[in-house]
Amino acid sequence: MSTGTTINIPKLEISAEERDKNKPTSESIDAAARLLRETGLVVIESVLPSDWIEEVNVAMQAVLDMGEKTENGTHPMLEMPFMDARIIDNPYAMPIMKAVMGEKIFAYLPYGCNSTAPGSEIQWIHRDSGQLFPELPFALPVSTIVVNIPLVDFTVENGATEVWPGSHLIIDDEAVRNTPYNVCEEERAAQLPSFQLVMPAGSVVVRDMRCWHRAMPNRTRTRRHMLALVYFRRFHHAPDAPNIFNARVPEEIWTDLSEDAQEVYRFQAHD
Ligand SMILES: O=C(O)CCC(=O)C(=O)O
Repeated sequence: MSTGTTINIPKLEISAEERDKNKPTSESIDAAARLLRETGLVVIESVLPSDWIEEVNVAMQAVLDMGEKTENGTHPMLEMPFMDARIIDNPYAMPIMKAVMGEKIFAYLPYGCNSTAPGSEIQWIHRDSGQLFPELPFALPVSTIVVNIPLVDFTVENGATEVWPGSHLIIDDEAVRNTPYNVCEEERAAQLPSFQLVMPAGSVVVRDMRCWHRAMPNRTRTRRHMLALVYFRRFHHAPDAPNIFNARVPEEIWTDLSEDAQEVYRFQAHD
């Protein structure tokens, strides 16, 4: 019987056939899109093979150990295993994101990794993206999404990310809007439901970047890595059209423009 308090992790349950084929049905995509719109995130558990995820975890550790050093000029995260289609073209995340942000989504490479070391502290509560029109008293549909892939099992002990479901729809006061990362006060967040994203390695999380979240303390002896790929809705299509923005403005004219004007015409070619 229900206790009347449910703070569930929003999960998309998929069939054995979908798992085998690595292809969600259109019903699953709709269900995931709905969870994402309503709660701000959706988790699809254990969709990537655990032995392969372990290899990616080892490779990730090697990259982090390397620090700023790169071998022969190529960024190591632009190589395998990081460029594997199961990560950068994930068959679950992609159709869900296209369902909510349209077919023309775009992203950049290399993507990132959220890593916490043993003994790490609790992070501040924040959003990675603010509202699209922060001055309006309501939230618009999602326009930036992060896809997270945990490379180890996420547990309470190793500091699974804490998330506030529904917080993507909260409108910040002006003072908060102007802080980097829209940091949220502890007292305010404490009055709202949250959960830690406890999930197996190789799960896929599709999260609206406006959701309040934070990394929790890692009390184990092992680093906790999570891949983070950011995707954007494409709003304006003009730069795709031939002949727009390509006419070159002579450099002497360009340099005479005010900084404000250069900002407005920043996509225009000039030489
Ligand atoms: O590492 C984590 O658990 C979350 C970190 C994160 O998402 C962030 O810093 O924006």
